[in-house]
Amino acid sequence: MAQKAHYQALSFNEQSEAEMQTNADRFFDIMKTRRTVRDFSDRPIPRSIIERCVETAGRAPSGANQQPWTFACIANTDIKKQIREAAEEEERAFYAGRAGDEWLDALEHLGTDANKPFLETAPWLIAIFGQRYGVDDEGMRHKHYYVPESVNIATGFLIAALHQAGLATLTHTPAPMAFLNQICNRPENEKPYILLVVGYPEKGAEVPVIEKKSLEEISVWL
Ligand code: IYR
Repeated sequence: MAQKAHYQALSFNEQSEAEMQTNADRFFDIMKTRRTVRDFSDRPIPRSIIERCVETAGRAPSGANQQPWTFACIANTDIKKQIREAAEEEERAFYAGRAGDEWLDALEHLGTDANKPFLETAPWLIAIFGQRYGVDDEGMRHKHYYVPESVNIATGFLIAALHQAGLATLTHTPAPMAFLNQICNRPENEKPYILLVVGYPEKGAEVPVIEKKSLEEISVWL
C-alpha cells in the first residue's frame, strides 16, 4: 500500500466577484482568438518559452496524480523531416480512401489534404504520449488510471498556454501514428495521442471561416 499523503494548507487566491468576472471575461477574450493554423512560418521560438508552456501542461489534474504523459519536444530538422515523411505516408492512404466518404465529407470545408509541409516548417513539434502503464526503476509495471482523460486535459492546458504566450498551434492527428514511437524513441508503454505543431503563423496565413457554438448550444442548466 502506498502511504497516505501528508496534507498542507491550501493556498487559494480568493478574488472578489467583480475580479472573477473580469478575469473570466479576459480569459475568454484571449481564448476566443485561438485558431488552428496550418501555415507556419519558420521563425525560431526560444526553447524556454516551450519549456514553460509544457510545465503548465504538467500542472493538469491526472488520475491518481500519476501524470501519465510525456511531451516529446522536437526542434531538430532531421527528426521533423522524418516525422513529415511518415505522417504524409499515412495521410496519403487516409485521403485516398481509408478515411471513408463520410469522414472525407466532414473534412471537406477545411480544405486539408495529405501534404503536411508545416511538419518541417514550424520551429517546434510536440508529440504528446500517454503512458498506458507505469514502469518503475526495477522494470515493474503498475496500472495507470484515466490515461486518455488526463493526457487530453494536459493537452488543453498546453494549447491554452501556448496561445496566450502568443503562439499558434495545430492539433495534428495523423492516423495511425505509431511511427512517432520509433522516431521519438519512446517505449512501448507510451501511446501517441496528438502531434502539436507550434510556431508563428506564416505572414498572410488564412484560416477557414467557421462558427463556434453558442453557450445555449453547448450547455444545459439544471
Ligand atoms: N489527420 C488528417 C485528417 C484530419 C482529421 C480531422 I477529424 C481533422 O479535424 C483534420 C484533419 C489530417 O491531418 O489531414
